[in-house]
Amino acid sequence: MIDPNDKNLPKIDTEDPKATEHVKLSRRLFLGGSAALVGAVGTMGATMGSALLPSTAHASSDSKHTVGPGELDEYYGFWSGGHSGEVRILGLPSMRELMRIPVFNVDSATGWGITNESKAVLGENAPMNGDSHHPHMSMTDGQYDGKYIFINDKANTRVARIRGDIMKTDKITTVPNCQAIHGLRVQKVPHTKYVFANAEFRMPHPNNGLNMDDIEGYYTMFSAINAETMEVDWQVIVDGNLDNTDADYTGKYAFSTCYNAEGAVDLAGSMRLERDHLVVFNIARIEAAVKAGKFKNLGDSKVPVVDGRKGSDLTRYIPVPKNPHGINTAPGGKYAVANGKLSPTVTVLQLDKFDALFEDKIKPRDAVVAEVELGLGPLHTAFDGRGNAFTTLFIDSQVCKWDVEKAIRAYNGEKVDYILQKLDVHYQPGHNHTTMGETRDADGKYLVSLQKFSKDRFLKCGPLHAENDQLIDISGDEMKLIHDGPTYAEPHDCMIVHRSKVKTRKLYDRKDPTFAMTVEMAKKDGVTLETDNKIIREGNKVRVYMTSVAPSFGMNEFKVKQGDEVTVVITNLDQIEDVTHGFCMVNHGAQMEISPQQTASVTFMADQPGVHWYYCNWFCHALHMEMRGRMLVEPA
Ligand code: K7E
Ligand code: RUQ
Ligand code: CUA
Ligand code: CA
Repeated sequence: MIDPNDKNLPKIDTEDPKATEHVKLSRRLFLGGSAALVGAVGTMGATMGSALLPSTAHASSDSKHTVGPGELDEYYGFWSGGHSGEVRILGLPSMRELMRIPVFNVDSATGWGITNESKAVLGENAPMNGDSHHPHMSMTDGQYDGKYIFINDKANTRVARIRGDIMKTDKITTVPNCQAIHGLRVQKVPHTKYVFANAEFRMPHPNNGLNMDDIEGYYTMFSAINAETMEVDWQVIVDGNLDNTDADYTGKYAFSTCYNAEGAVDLAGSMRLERDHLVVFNIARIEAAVKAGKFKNLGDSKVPVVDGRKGSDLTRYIPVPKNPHGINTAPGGKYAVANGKLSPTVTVLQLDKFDALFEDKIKPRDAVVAEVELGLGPLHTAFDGRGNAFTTLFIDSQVCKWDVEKAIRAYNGEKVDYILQKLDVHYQPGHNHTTMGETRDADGKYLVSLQKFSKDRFLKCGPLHAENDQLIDISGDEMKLIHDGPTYAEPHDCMIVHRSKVKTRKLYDRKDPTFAMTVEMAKKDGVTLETDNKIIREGNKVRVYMTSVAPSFGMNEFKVKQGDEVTVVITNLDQIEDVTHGFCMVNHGAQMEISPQQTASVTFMADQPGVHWYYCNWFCHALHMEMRGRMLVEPA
């Protein structure tokens, strides 16, 4: 039997220099051992139909990407969990799933959505579903700072913040005055003061049930959420709708794609125009307008709302073809790329032209320096930091690698081939992401392509299929597919961070704000959480305070009365990394995680007289099964 309290047990520590050296060594040994693969260059037309054929493309098995047992990955990947509502952490290049972070969902293992502390974050009567698309880490001077990860909830118009030190959600904000937060990015420079959030769907204002048909009067808005307070600092009304967003590397501008410049409410209507637009937000001008009181409030919301529709000096509208989707700023900060979706082109914008654009010295289209034809269904573009771009082609089921500067030269009439390679992916890619690619530190090692369909790539598990997240080596001249990774609904996007940027705690700090409310409650009850095992009764509300040390709870038994509302508060006194306990009250819908030095609480009704067992449900000790106790509910 393994006793986790045994101090001689080996510990895995990301800060362990030996582990780092081990990983480095194994990489070095295998470098140069791989023959260049001939890429499938220029093969177009892998349509949805032909993608149904048995798959022939196999990953190149190149051991330099192997992360052996006990070895640590070089990168953290933060994956959106789509309409599962969660965020997942993967290790790269192994693509091993390391952790799940419940955000907009209920999670039985950790008690997210069940414990009082998580309910306080979710808010009263919070919906229990979510649709998370875009995880992005906070930055300082265009580099990841490890502090927070933000994610949108399209389903319930929310934005959540995850703390980088404990990897738990600590704030959730419902964005007022709009519906369906989709695109989300952070301000990169000078630091993440704002989280930018696009509301996708246009709606009537006021939305009081009296107007459905006057769609001219519909509008939507762009929101700036303060990264520290998580309050919405301001909103900007726009023309058209809002899809994805990104920010520049000066801190002056953010910009969002719009696929529905038509303002239509049906499919055909939103495809009518050959060009929709990119709307550019001038952050300083918006802040000044808010400061000068040039805003209104909508409904009961206190958020300042400014008008950025056409003609406003707060925004500019740059026409781009057609129903654009992704917008991606290149790591150098010189260019951003809008991905055409219904047009086979991507539009390259030169960001240093935006000053002149806002001073009306140039026309909106003058900020466009290339419109590059890549293939069918361009959705998102990633960068390697060496001047190359990688665009997903949804309809072609390919990733297209192209040279940005050459593309601009070609657009200016030079005879130069800007497409470097097309690699088949399986099948129908949406987002893609390179290692550190949305920061100044883009290192061009790996590209992850997130496919919406896996079809024949994995064993079948019924009508619902996994998606397929593929890992591609981009360190050489040719892209090489090295791994297929099945994922559950539905990673729209991910973000890849070098492990040096992430510093997590081994134990909770007893002053951690995530359970400060529970500490406060104990203080009022005269309970010292770290030592006391006590019951406090206040009318029919009973608070059961207990400690836990592997393998026992501080209380073997306690008594309450039928009809009591019972709150069990547990403080895990273990100081050893990885010794997490659980608490589950059988037949009461109550369970939770209590990690070392954490306090957690859960409330339930004691409505069934009798003896009810509780037990620890995170395996903690050789005597984990024995870590249990009894609650007696005396009949009323
Ligand atoms: Cu970023 Cu799927 Cu929400 Cu593109 S979205 S694919
Ligand atoms: S017991 S260590 Cu839950 Cu069957 Cu397994
Ligand atoms: Cu404590 Cu299992
Ligand atoms: Ca359109």
